[in-house]
Amino acid sequence: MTIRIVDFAFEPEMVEIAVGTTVEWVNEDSFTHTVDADDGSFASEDLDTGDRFSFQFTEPGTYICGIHPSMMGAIVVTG
Ligand SMILES: [Cu+2]
Repeated sequence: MTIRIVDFAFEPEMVEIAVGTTVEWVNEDSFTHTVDADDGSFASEDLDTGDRFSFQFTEPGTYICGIHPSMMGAIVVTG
């Protein structure tokens, strides 16, 4: 499962995955972003254009970009 970071948004903003799925974010924007869990369970380094970050989910979670907190995303875990 890949989530693109484009135009100051996570695309798609919400994804539904099976438990144990690894999600990868790739920054396709021209600006630096991060992927930071609201509950602190994961946090990326600064992601420049082309950089990637991945995390394996066993629990659902919501996250933001730590640089632009209006950027929000959600992971729904099923199974
Ligand atoms: Cu950002």
